[in-house]
Amino acid sequence: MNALETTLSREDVVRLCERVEGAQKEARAITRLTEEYPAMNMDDGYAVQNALRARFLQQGHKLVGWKAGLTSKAKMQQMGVDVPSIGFLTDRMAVPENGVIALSELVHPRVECEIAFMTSQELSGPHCTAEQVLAATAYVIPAIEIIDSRFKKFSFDLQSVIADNGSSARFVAGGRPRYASELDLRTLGVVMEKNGTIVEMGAGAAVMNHPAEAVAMLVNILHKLGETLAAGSFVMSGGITAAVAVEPGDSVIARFQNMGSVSVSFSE
Ligand code: 0L1
Ligand code: MG
Repeated sequence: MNALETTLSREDVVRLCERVEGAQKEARAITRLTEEYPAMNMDDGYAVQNALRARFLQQGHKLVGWKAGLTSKAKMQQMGVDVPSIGFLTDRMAVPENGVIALSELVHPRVECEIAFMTSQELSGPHCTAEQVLAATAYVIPAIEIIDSRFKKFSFDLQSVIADNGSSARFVAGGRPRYASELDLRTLGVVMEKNGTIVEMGAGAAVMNHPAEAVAMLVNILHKLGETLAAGSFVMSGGITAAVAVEPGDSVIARFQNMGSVSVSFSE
């Protein structure tokens, strides 16, 4: 394992973890963490995220998988960053297909269409490849991620986003699970409709040229955190298009070529 190269003290990590936890649970916007800790680096962000994961697991949340974020050029440009990130997913973030999400529980909700992988074998870094990911994948399935940056006016940086668990908030899986070997995930088309109007479209290659590359990247970051990707993990490979803001009354459907569709709607 490569240990994280952090600058924050253990006490500061705990303080920031509590700040992020409060913002997430109370749907409250906070200032980006680098305002108070300008020297904070990405490893510090992961130290805070690790502390948040440990805290949630202690509270009884179950780890169900991971997400790769900021994996497409559209997302990177939209957020002004140039490096992907990862975050963890728990059972409390899962929403059933066609479910309704109360926006009073979120700060800046936006939706993304993603190809999710369900793994059947453990994967470990530091040199995990897309080929290994595909060999360890039971199936792929359409997903919508609802991200929620907890930072005031979206004023954030990569360190703060990583500490905020990559803006993870909710996710919905649906449509038809498919064997990855039966699809070309690079050319697979996705269309996002909001209230019946097409708002975004793209193809799988937008995610690091192949969504399995994003999962391999995630496994290699996990290695740095001293973790492996367990068999039976649900992994979201990253938004194929830019993220779309939602308001109460909106409904979103993501249509995936040869994989069916997944939908979700939003209330006050
Ligand atoms: O899922 C992601 O691409 C992570 C996005 C993190 C920044 C944001 O809140 O948009
Ligand atoms: Mg995402």
